[in-house]
Amino acid sequence: METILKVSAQPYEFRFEPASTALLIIDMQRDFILPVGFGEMLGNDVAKLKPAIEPTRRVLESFRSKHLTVLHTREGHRPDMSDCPPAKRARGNLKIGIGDKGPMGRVLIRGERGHGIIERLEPLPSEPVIDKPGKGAFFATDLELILKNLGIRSLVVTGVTTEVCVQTSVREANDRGYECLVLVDCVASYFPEFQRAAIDMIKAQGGIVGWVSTSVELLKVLTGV
Ligand code: TIU
Repeated sequence: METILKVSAQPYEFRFEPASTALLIIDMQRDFILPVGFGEMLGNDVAKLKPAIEPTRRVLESFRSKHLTVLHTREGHRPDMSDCPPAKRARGNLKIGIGDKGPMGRVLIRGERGHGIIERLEPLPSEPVIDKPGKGAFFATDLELILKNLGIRSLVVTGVTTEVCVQTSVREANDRGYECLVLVDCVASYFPEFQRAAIDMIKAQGGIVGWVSTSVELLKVLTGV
């Protein structure tokens, strides 16, 4: 029998069936979260992303304990950089930028330390990791195929940064017919005002892009599963 769970959310209650829902953790990579990575090279204070780690860990543990689907994404490029648009590489006029050698290896390059997901949220071998060359998780990836094969219709979305890769991915998912619940305490931005604005944009106009709630509200309903 189908189990439908109801989470208190904005703009209104989010309903989902656990079996057809995936946790999508966006880009919790050292390059964005730790000092001396790409995020800091862009001039950002990476400490602003830290508060999202522990709430995300709690949601991840809950999904794992209930054998629900967990997917991770990583932004980055092939070592030969054939999938990195020259315009993306040039952006920001950085002294050390994408593909260059930094303290955590080549910046945003697959297989390098900085490109990896932080230990606290390290994927299990059974959890698909989607490598994406862009900000959106659907652009030039096999995410849609994987979701279709798993019978996923709803996404619980967490990760960084809220107004860049999270928002782009949620918009892409919404256009493809997925219902997305973004957990406010599990997403983070280098800019508090962008965090607020991105969250407001998602839930405005009757949930034009998706729903917004917190890890606490979601865990309340998942506990009963
Ligand atoms: N710079 C910034 O806010 N974000 C990114 O470049 N990528 C992601 O959000 N993952």
